Amino acid sequence: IFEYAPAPESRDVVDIKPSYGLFINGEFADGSGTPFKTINPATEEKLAEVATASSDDVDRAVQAARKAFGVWSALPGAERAKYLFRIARIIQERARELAVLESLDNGKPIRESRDVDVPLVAAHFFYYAGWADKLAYAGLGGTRPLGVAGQVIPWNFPLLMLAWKIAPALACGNTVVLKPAETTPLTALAFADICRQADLPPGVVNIVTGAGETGAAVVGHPDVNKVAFTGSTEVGRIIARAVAGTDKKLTLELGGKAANIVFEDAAVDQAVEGIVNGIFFNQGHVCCAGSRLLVQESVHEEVLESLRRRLSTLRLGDPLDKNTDIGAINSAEQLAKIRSLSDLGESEGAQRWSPACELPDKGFWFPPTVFTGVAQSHSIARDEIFGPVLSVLTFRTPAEAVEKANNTPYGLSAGIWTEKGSRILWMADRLRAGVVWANTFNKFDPASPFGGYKESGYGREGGLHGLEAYLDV
Ligand code: TXE
Repeated sequence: IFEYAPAPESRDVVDIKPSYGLFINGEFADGSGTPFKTINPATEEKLAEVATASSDDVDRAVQAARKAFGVWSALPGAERAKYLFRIARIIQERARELAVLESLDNGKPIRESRDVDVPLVAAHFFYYAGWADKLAYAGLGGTRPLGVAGQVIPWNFPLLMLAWKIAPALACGNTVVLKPAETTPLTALAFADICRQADLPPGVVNIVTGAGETGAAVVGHPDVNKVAFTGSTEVGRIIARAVAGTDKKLTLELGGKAANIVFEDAAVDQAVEGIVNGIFFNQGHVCCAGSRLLVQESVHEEVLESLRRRLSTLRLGDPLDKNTDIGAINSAEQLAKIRSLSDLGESEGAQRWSPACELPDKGFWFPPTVFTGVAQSHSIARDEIFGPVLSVLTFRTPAEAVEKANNTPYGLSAGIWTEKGSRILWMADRLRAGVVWANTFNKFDPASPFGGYKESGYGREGGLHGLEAYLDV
């Protein structure tokens, strides 16, 4: 199921229309708000105009989902599975188009959208299709779906976040109104077309585009029974307040400031690959990015030297070039945020380093950046930068590594690099993070639950636990 089409670096495989509507009750429809444009962040060229859903449009979408819920939830699980399998297969068939579209709208390297995002999207639909008729075997017999799920997602993995939200919701018998991020709506609209191609009953999936107000209308709609959000901790708090005092169920997947912890006995070359993947994958636009490197003092110099050498080989540029390692920053706003937090790091006294690399004239770009001499009190050690910026700290003992790794309001992920199995278990037990990787980083699997502790949110997506979020026992 992880097969993909070869080398889709040509833009010709996508047919982007000048304008897009909302997807409500199985049809594309105009929105009543002012349309917005979505651009290619690597060139700043306009890709398309996209409709803005007003609260009336959101209401139509929720009513369509409510009506479809009766039909969809009454289907035997095996019937729902058929649709999900069909969707998964169409995603595979249209993999080239989806990968190119994702890279154009988001700025991520085609190698990532082709080899990671799109295969994982298909895998999620296959995985949850498999559960749709087996809920009883998962200890979930006697459960029922919640109703209409209102889902709001971010721009860093547009199609993958959609899959994480929609696949389990549908498998359990819920219907969906989903709002993609305003800078990356195109693959969600392509997914709407896939739902039509799969003959999914009208209203089971509805896609409403727009900015934060549209998201707020989805979250606040009285006929929405379940809210699922991935995005900033700030907006997560607003949503938690909006849902408080209602009977809606809520799951939140928010920010992170993960520690990637390298012990002196680690295989250095392998660890360096993991550090690079941990923070420079997807330009660091990853909630579980390994944005703090904690390295044992005795190997600090060796690891940094090797890291600098490796970073000097990374290729930054055209996201559609299959040799590109680092693509464009998703938006001017995000670039401004990365710049200002990096400048702050420098003014607070940390040393900044980037490999020699030329940035294209047009578009939004930021070079891979490493800060050394970082103290825990520095903002670059505390705030989520959400860009290709690594802060390096040191430690002497495992206990000190745990203390520093946990010294953050977030708790989404962590990485450990050591040859000692007993140390991995000792550390994993003490790290307050929803996922702990050992001798690898940023590995995802639909069967593995994902989610955070503390201010990284609550609830889990993926695996069996991902089903619980969409069922009442
Ligand atoms: O996120 P927002 P932004 C972090 C990251 C980044 C920062 C800001 O640090 O720099 O957040 O990014 C919708 N009610 N993450 O501004 O605003 C919005 O339209 C309902 C981490 O892009 O949280 C979009 O669809 N919805 C993160 C979605 O929320 C609202 C991924 C996320 O946007 C809303 C993204 C409202 N009041 C950013 N306001 C992660 N955990 O992966 C906005 N939205």
